[in-house]
Amino acid sequence: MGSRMGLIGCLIIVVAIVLQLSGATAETVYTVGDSLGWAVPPNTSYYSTWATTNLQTFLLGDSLEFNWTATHTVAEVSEADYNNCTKVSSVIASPFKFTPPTAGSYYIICTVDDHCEQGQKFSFTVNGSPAEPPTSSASSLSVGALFAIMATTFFLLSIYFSAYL
Ligand SMILES: [Cu+2]
Repeated sequence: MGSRMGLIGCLIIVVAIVLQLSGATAETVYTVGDSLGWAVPPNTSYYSTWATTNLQTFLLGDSLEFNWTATHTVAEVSEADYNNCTKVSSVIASPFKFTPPTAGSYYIICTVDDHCEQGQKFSFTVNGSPAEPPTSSASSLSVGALFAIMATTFFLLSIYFSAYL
């Protein structure tokens, strides 16, 4: 009876620790283009629409993953080079994971042939800093901490009572 309560207490602590860790490491990896991957899109607004739909809450620490099979490149360029589809030096090997180093606006293009002109390009904004976590993750952390304290108390009480039962 007592050892079973101790085991339950242990399990609760493990669950609480897992909850805390999952709250602390909330970086998101976005797969560019979803199932299409990084390719010449079916229409010129495909990637800009994808970015508008999927990258609204892109936070510092989040990443983009580019996957492609045919010949493509990934180049992070200036706004002017983005608008002009300038052929700058670029990453040529897939897959490529890009983690923006600072908050701000980013411009991504493919530099192969006329792919950029065909819409293989998008821009997005990296929001905030990791020092300012969103309210939801902050509250889940404090809930996790409270849960851990309760579980520890339960665990110690169960050890205390198991000595007398
Ligand atoms: Cu391309």
